[in-house]
Amino acid sequence: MPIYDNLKKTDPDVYAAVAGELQRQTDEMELIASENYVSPSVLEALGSVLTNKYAEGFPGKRYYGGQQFTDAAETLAIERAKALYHCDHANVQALSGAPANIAVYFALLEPGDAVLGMDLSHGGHLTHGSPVTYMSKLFRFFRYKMKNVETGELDYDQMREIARKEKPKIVLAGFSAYPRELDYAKIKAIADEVGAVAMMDMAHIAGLIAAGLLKNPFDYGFHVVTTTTHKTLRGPRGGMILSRGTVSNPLKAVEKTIENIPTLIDRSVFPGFQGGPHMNNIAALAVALGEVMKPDYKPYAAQILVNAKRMAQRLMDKGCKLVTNGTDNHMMVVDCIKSFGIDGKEVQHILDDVGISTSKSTIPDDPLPPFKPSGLRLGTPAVTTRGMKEGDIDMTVDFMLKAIEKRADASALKKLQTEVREFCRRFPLPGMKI
Ligand code: DSN
Repeated sequence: MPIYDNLKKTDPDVYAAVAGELQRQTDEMELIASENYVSPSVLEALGSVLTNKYAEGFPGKRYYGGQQFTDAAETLAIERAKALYHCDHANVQALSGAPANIAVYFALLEPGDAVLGMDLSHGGHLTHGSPVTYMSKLFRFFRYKMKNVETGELDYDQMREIARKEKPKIVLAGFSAYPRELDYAKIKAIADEVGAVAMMDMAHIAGLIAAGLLKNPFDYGFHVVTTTTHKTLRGPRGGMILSRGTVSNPLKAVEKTIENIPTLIDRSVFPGFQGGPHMNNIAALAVALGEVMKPDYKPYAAQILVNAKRMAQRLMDKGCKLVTNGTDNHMMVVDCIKSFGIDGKEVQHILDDVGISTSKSTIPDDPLPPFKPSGLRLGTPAVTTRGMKEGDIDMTVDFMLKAIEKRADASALKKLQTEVREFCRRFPLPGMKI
């Protein structure tokens, strides 16, 4: 385990939180679909002296001096991102996924413009127009849904109809709780028909796309792709905005046209929206992208998919109802009301009690509210990083179902928690010995 000697001496309270979290991650099972464990090299770059440096601007065009190494780190991240996703431009400064999406909205839209994105209860994301966000007060968001919740097929006719009526400036694909592949060609055709920018938020599946296992929206002519960097991609927390075309001069304002998208995006991130980039995160992102380029990443990503399919199948074999009846990616959503007769919040709490972390989730057109929804989202990126394979996934499902079955029996849950801990300790976190 890392020692954290200095922290232990100078601030035992914070040390206790950090060491406690390390112990929790070691002893517990992580099935939150958006989480993962970074490598020791990513952690070293994150904890490096690059955190001391201000670097407003972009490589070669900074406002402060002393930038030879920040430029090197950011250029590595940019070039690796471009190579992995086959695009021309990468902004790697967005602080995370929400800031990345907001920066794109401000880059391309005027207040009152329309955006067409996926309905939240059908798997869309808060930043795609939820009424609780500030963005929804500035821009008009419209929503498309699945046509068939048993297969996950999106309602492309509905999408086209709304697009023709509302004339969105952005047609937005992407999700945080949708287990199927998208038809990018259809979405791009709808965007083209109304002259909209085709944008994809690939945060959840960025690693699976980089590995070539899921389709790349750029291959279908998408203009802009945003992502977080810490989910399947297995990097530090952060965001990227990828696009086609080149930046003319990030320090000079340009017209809002499709050709100017890369310049508009850079200017929107800085100075429009953020100040100094977090250079330690950017260096850690460069490391993570370098890891994705190495030969062992694709087998890892492939195993995420194998494990997710196995988990979905075992849950269904045991009588559980999944939204879309399975998965094509790393995640699945269990309909807890239909499967267990209790809501997703309750199931999440029961699983917490035995050391299994999950996240409650809405199901399509959920009659229950988001804080106490009908579903539970599960994902396999983190357990796959720890080396779990199909047999281990079966054990994991059995732990979950047993916990739910024995939820009224405190001593059975205690015993199960010990079993989960012993099981998890067989799979150390990257670079950590137990
Ligand atoms: N919070 C992330 C997720 O869990 O999907 C998305 O922002």
